[in-house]
Amino acid sequence: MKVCIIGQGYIGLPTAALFTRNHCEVVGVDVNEEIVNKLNKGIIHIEEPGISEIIKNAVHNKVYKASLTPEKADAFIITVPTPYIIENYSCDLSYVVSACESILPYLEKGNTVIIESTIAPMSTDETIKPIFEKAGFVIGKDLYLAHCPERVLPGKILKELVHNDRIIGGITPECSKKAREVYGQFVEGNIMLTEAKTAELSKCMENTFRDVNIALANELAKICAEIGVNALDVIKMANKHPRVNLHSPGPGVGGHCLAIDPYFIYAKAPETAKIIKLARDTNNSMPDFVCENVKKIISKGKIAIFGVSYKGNTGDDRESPAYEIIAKLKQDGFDIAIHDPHIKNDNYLSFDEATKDADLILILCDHNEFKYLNYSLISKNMKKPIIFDTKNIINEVPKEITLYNYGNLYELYNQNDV
Ligand code: SAJ
Repeated sequence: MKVCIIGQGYIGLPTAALFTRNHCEVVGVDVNEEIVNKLNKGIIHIEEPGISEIIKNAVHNKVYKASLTPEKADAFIITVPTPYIIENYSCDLSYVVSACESILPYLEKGNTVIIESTIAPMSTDETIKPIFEKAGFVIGKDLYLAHCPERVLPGKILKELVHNDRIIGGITPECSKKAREVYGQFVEGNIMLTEAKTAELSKCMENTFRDVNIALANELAKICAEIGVNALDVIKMANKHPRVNLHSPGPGVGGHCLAIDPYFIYAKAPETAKIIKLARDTNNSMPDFVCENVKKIISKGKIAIFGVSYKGNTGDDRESPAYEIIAKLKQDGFDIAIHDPHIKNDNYLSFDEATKDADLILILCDHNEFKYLNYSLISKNMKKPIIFDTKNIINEVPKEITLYNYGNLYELYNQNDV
């Protein structure tokens, strides 16, 4: 089988790798010439374990090539980004639409077209299907169209692409069956067939479920700070109940999924999707909450920011709440020194440089490197060492260091004021 994948990012490239490993030929299309040139030399541009070796081999064996333009193939998979439109929170389908238009000259009868990008419910029926119908194809008869959302965790993409269950939402039952043949090349999890709109909403709801649960944990953290309870203990205790799974509070919700997909549902039914919007607002309020508490700890000085990735142990900083927190603290006059061992940036500092004469270490990301810090260096570098750990990654510190987390923030609040 020959597969043409439009978009060679976090999902498109690992998917391409897996097809090549399972005896398919792949053309990986991207609009970025630099990425295309690098990929053709076997050099990958994303940090994801296992991909590099597979792509290198595939280029060598001539079963993978990157290109700026599509080619004829048996199946076309669209994995381009879908941001949201700021004015009304709706799903911005412009990249998906232009990807679909870009394959039109290469499509032949009998081909399968799969949209993997996360899209709002009804997008395949109302926006994508007409593109191919206008070009003269009868969907379900001479072209097979389906929405097959991905569900993978960065850092474990290769494993999850193979083993996770997959939802396939065809425009017709025949479309679903054809799309199943495509994923059957490498998916070992269950493949569930449904309609396109059900697949679209299922994907959006998976991430909304998580976003709403995180909002609940964040609200709990705020309540506990106000009324004087240890939020982390509450979560630990409540989670001993066999049917309770409180999530973890944090500095806000980042990433290209949880911080975006709930809006796609909200935009479709804004009068009804009340919990979904409130959860987004609650999670969006966390950077302010962090800054307010920083100002309760110190009124001026240097803050060493530890971690700007949205997710621990990755170099992915898309939609990271850390950037909003940094901007706000700078506006409030604090000196900011950023340390992130997973992100290459000439302005970021080493552990030693960042903590030198700092007044506060503010942990915003749960990289493994932050679990056990060099406390003697911290005590040497900081006059009065204080750590505010918003990710609850540190368990214990030596007694000369003050540690704040969502378990003891209430100590900063005057209980008579609330
Ligand atoms: N977070 C919390 N508290 C928690 C859990 C997470 O504050 O208890 C924060 C994280 O710090 C991060 C954000 O939420 O900023 C998102 O992290 P995540 O690990 O929950 O999710 P993503 O965005 O990396 O990946 C999600 C996954 N979806 C679900 O778990 C339902 C993944 O399976 C999807 O493939 C991915 O979205 C996607 O592409 O949609």
